[in-house]
Amino acid sequence: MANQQKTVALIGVPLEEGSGRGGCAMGPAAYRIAGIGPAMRDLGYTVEDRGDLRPEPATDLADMPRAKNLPVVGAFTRAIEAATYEAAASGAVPILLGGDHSLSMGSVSGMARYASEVGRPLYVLWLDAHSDFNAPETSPSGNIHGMPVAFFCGQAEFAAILPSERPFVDPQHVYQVGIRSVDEEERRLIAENAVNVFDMRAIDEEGMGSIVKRILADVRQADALLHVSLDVDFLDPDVAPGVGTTVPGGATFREAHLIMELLHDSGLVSSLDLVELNPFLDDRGRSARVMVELAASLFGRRILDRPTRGG
Ligand code: 6HN
Ligand code: MN
Ligand code: MN
Ligand code: MN
Repeated sequence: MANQQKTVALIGVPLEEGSGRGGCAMGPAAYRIAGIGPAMRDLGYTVEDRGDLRPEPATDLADMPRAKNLPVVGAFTRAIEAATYEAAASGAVPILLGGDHSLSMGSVSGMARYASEVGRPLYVLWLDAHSDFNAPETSPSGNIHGMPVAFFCGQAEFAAILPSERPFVDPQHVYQVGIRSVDEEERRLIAENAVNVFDMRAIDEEGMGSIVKRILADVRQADALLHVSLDVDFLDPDVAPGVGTTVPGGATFREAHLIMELLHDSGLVSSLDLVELNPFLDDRGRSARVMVELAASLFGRRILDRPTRGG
């Protein structure tokens, strides 16, 4: 990534209707205040800030009781899919500034379209406490942010948000790391679909570095594009409290940085989601700043170049 493509496209997604609570819509503003643009510019990238997407709710999508706010989330999905595809096709690396995790229905679908056009598979690295593989029928909450992986793998039945003949991601090309909260039915779905899940036990036993190197070897072997989706709750709540779905026992600051540095060294990353930041729940901007630091590491900032951290 960093070596071949020198432009990043920031795409703001003020979407919170997939999460069942307010706050994530303030995420894009918080990332800009925390300095995502200057951080990328300091690393030598041309930064195109494409502003925030603000689609009108889709009038052709009926409400579904088991998938809340579908007209809003569906309209965003379409706008995000198009914006992500166009950014990638223009030669930029899209960075989605979320926004709740339902935004990945659009970003990953847009990257899947781009990947199929250039004749390469798309692999997904899902850094999250949750598998987000519910279907409307299995979801305990009805919140669409728990369903995006099932959606872009073609496993969740939604009214026609995107064309059903679009390219899907093979669930066996999805690698989930940091997992520690999976719903009963969801457990069955990820097993049936053979999603690659590395839970916290795997990380504790094998080590983050070893796991990520194995994943990257698979991606390289397949000559694939790699989309990275980083949910704030991947991190331990002590590191990043600004999220509505905290789960104890998450990734440490060091583990998270190690992943980002390995991803940068690999040169394989084509696109990035930063999702689930809820500035309303944050502690004086701490989580927003950590997410920007992690993004900077993914784009090449080295540990010794890190700015001194204040409280
Ligand atoms: N996220 N599995 C729960 C649900 O409601 O489906 C939680 C989903 C959390 C989603 O954190 O992006
Ligand atoms: Mn998530
Ligand atoms: Mn999560
Ligand atoms: Mn395969």
